Order: sequence, then structure tokens, then C-alpha cells
Amino acid sequence: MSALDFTAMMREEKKIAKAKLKNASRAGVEGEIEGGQISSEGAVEEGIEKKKITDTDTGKIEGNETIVNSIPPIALPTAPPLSPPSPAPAGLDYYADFIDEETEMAIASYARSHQNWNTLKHAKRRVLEIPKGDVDWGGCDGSYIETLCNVLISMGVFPSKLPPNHLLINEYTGCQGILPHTDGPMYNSTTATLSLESSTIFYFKKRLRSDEIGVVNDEVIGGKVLLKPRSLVVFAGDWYEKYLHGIDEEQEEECGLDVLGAEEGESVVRGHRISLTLRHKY
Ligand SMILES: O=C(O)CCC(=O)C(=O)O
Repeated sequence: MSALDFTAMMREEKKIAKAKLKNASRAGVEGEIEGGQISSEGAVEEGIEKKKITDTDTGKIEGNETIVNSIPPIALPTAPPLSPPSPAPAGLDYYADFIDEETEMAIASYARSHQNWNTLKHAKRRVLEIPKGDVDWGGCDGSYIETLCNVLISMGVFPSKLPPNHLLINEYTGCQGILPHTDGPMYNSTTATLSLESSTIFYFKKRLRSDEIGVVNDEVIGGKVLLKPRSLVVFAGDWYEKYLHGIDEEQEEECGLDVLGAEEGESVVRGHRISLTLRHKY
């Protein structure tokens, strides 16, 4: 479905959800919204579990309008993603400004609030694994993750039968990167990564068959994407199965024309970066 169709669908759902909210506030009782929620920005997220509108959720009442402050403002993108041109395979999509700054800060503080981070000995970066079920994504600030998952399903990134159920958070400081790797068959072959706070260049390299090792140049890069703060990158299909992905250990890099999402010559200076990777684990 195109971004345009989503916009119309969202507008319609927003109207319905707003009407329900108005009725609830007119009746002067605690209301419930089913199948749609209104964010402080007016966006509607579909399929989110029933949420009680309580005094703490309901910020203020202006005229007849009830403004809900606590629902995370993550909306469907209105512009199509950037993708590498043919003959590159389909399945690599980049959405700049996927979330706003307020949401970025809230999700970063949700990540930082966890105690059980692991520092990797070989790479020094910190990682945090949050499988759904171990932690209630819907509770407290975790509702951002639940909302994000619902938006990704609405976009068609994840089928509703194989929804994101595994969250991996990486924290990078200085020039830290991640070695080229594949996420493997433990997950369905779709990965969605939200970047926070700092930019980095993400690359894809062809995976070599065992008979190609030492014969074929394994340095050949199949694609590069500039992951800016608040962006979302999604890769699936061949990009998941036939390529490795990684981030070089560099403090500063310059983008060429081959970097998706970048201006030619754009300079990328690494700062503190948090990434949230969502997948469906079998
Ligand atoms: O931090 C990123 O953007 C990539 C993370 C990643 O590739 C992974 O955790 O497998």
C-alpha cells in the first residue's frame, strides 16, 4: 500500500478515534479507545491494545477537545523511503526523520533506564536484549516500542503473523562499530533499525560461499546507508540473506555518491549513538 493510502486511512481513523474520545470526555467518565489512539500530535496508531484514558493521561481540555499527552507520537511515514537504484535488489529502505526529537529523547531514556546492559569484551560497545515477554513493552515508556512495532506492521515491514518480538539495543561511543555479520536463521529475514542521537555509515558486503573465499574479493561493498539520528532502515530478502552488514570503526568519514541518504562529501563525525533493532525471532 502506498504512503498516500496510509495517509487517507490514518485521517479516517483519526476522525473515528477523536469522536470516541470526545464522547468519552462529554460523558464525564473514564473512556476507552479501541483500535486507534490519538497522539499529542494528532497521529493515530492502529491496533494498539485498549488503553484507559485516565486523569494522568489526559493533559488538558481545550473547548471540546481533549488532548492526550502520554501517547507516543509515532506516525506512518508520509514520504516513500529511499532505496538503492536497480540493479541492486529490492528490500533495502531508508526513512529519514522517521520519529521526531521528543520521541527520540523518550526512547533513548527508555533504553538508558535498563540495568542489564552487557559490555562486549571484543568490541566494547554495550548491548541490551529485550525479547517480548521478558519485558512488558506496553508498560510505561515501553509503550513507544509497542507503538513502533504496530507502525512497522501497518507499513507492511513485518507481517502481522510474524510481528517484531525481539528488540536488540546497541550503544556505540567514539569510533565503535560492528563487524560484518548476518543476523542468521534464528530470525525471520527482516530487520528494522531505528537510530538515535548520532550518525553512522552502515554497509553491506556480499556473503561469500565457501568456494568463493580467497577467490572473490570480499572487500566489495554492496551498498552503504547514512543512518542519521531519528532514521529507520529496513532490510529484508537478499539484503538479509546474501549480504553481511556492519559499521566500520571510524571516528570520522566522508560520504561519497554511493551512500544512500547522504549528500556527496557530507562529513560524518561519530558521537554517542543508540540503535534499536527489531526482528521476529522464531
Ligand atoms: O547499530 C546498528 O545500526 C546495527 C546493529 C546490528 O547490525 C545488529 O545488532 O545486528
